[in-house]
This record gives sequence, structure tokens and C-alpha cells, in this order.
Amino acid sequence: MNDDSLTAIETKLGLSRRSFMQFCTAMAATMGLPKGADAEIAQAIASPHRPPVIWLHFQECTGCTESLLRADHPTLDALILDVISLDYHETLFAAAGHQAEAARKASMAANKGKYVLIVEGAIPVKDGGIYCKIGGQTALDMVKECAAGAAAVIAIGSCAAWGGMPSTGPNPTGSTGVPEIIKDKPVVTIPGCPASPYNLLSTVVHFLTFGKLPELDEKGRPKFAYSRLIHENCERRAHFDAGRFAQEFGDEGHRKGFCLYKLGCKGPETYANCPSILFGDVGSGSWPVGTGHPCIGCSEQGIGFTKPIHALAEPKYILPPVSYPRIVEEQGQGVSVASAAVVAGIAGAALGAGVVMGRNLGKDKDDKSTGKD
Ligand code: FSX
Ligand code: SF4
Ligand code: F3S
Repeated sequence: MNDDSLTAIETKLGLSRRSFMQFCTAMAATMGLPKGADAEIAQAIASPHRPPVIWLHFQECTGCTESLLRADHPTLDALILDVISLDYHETLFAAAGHQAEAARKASMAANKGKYVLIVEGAIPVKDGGIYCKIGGQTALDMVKECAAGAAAVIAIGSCAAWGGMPSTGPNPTGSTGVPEIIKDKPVVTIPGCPASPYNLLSTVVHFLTFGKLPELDEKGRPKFAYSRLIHENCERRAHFDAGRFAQEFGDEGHRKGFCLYKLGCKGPETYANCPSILFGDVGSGSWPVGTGHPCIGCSEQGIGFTKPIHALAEPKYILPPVSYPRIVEEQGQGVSVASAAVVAGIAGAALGAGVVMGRNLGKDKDDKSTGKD
């Protein structure tokens, strides 16, 4: 990358070039990409070309959008909003009513076959889809209309991925996820309630850089984020292996940070990177188990919003990790890069490193303002 491009990116994102290159390296590591991919990512992000994005909202709480916007460092949302051209988003749009719908249709027509469709929220299909309408159009019709001309479709959050909370039994509106409706093209699913904005960013950056989606599992989830059980990277895992459990909320074991399995933790049957990636940029321990609450399996179809919160998880396997992590670490500190390496091997370390670096984005800016290096 030449100097001019780096200067442009410094201005555009408010990041030093060192932080920017670190970020690109971290992105490449997070997605498990080969050597040299960081330079390609840097080139793609620096490019003035921004893929148009249409972001739909259906049956949901807007938590996915909120978690994206509430990241502590402005860099994450700045990055997403600067690398894409957000042509339609009901929460963030200044326009309303017919004006907003006209903007959506104009963008779809002008960018046919090139735009990215992001769907947040479940789609009710019962009774012709009448239970969710925008501008008089059902969510069912709108998602089909918008997906037809999309280059890629991303279902963000558990609601859009598989129905999530709105589909909880008895599911009176027949809520379901995007993959059940759009069958003629791949749909990336990024479940979680809310979904992690880092996983969205990585997916978008991958598409931007390589013009294709990251490798997906059979449920459409990016493998870089959903190929490991929460239980594999949990900072309380050593307590599970040693048989130390909190028996009830507030008891001695709970206060000491023991394993939450007996309180209904679904980490042993839920695939997601929450313990490595954390939430909200508020520091270590900022994920459900880190705060002392069992994982409810919000990202896993058939577990979250389906299986009772108190019910015991069925561990996928009971073997301890290859190496035992230490049991003397202070609890609630989140997984460190080093412990991720011990618990999960090299892939876990790469993930942890990418995430930690990604989370530190923008800190140099803060540090400069406070005079620290
Ligand atoms: Fe809410 Fe998103 Fe949950 Fe759903 O997240 S946080 S109800 S997954 O679609 O807004
Ligand atoms: Fe962590 Fe839950 Fe597994 Fe215990 S059961 S180690 S708290 S993920
Ligand atoms: Fe959800 Fe469990 Fe992660 S509750 S946010 S999948 S730790």
C-alpha cells in the first residue's frame, strides 16, 4: 500500500497507520486466512469503493444494531459504516415513510446484483405474513424482493438466522429465519441475541476483500466464529473438569467463580466465540458467563429460547481440553490470548489475538488524547 492510501485511511477512520495495519493483521488472523491476506484486506478497506448495503428490520428488538452502535470505541461502527454505503436502515435513516422506501428501491435498482442485504429480525409466515408489515408490504414479500437482486445475504442475530426469540413456542405468527425463505442463494447466518458486531465486521471485510463469503458451516455460520463450543474457551472450564460447580446463585461456589453447568449453562452445547470476543468493548469478563450468568445458548437453534434455562446441557463431549488450563486464575477476567492458546490450541490463539487486537482498535487515539503511549 502506498503512503497516500495510508494517509487517506488515517483521515477516514481516525486511526494511526500502525493501528490500521495491526487491525488488518488481526482480521486475517481472526478469519484464519493465510499469510499476505492482511495486505489484501488493507487494500480493500482503503479503497474508495464501498459496497451498497440494505439493512432490513423485522421481528426483533434492534439489539443487533444497538450492540453495533454501543461499542465503546467509535472505531468499530465507524469502520463498518465507512467500509459500506448504508443505503437503507430503518433505525439509522434520517428519511421516513415513502421517502425511505423510495431510497431503498432506488438503491436496489441502481445496484442490482451488487448490493449486500443484511436482515435483522425474524419473518412471520403464518396467514400470508400479515403479522409484520413495513410501508404496507409484508416482511415476507420484502425479504424476497430485496434478496432477488442481492450479491450476498447476511442474516444477523438469532431472529433472522433461525427465528430466535419471536419463534419461541407456540410461535403464534409462524416466525422463521431467512434461510427458510431464501433458498436460491447462500445466506450467511450470524446468530446471537444480539449477534457480535465483530463477527459481522469480519464477514463484511472478507466479502469486500475477496469478493466472496467466508467459509460457512451447514447452518450458514462463518466457521471462523462458530466452529468451537463456548465450553472449549470458557475461563471457568478448569472448574468443570475439576468438578467444582456453583450449586445455586449466590452460593460460595458462585461467588468463587466456579463452573455454572449446574445452573443450566448451555456452553457445552452452544457453538459461538463469545468467551474470546466478549461484548461491548467494556473490558474483561464482559460476556454472560464472565458476569456470573449461565450461557442460555442464545445463538444455538434448538437451545436458546427453546430449552428451559434451568435444564442441564448435554455436553457434546466430556473430554477435557488437550492441555488443562490453570485453575488459579482470577475468575471473570475473560479469556486471555495465552489461555486461549492453552485451552484451544493454535486456532484459539489466533482467534483470541485477532479479537484482542480488534478490541484495542482506536485505543491509540484515546491514548494520544491522554498522553499515554
Ligand atoms: Fe434483538 Fe437482533 Fe436478539 Fe433478535 O438481535 S438482540 S431479539 S437476535 O434480531 O435485535
Ligand atoms: Fe463455562 Fe458453562 Fe462450560 Fe462451565 S459449563 S465451563 S460455565 S461454558
Ligand atoms: Fe448467548 Fe451464550 Fe454467548 S447466552 S451471548 S451464546 S455466552
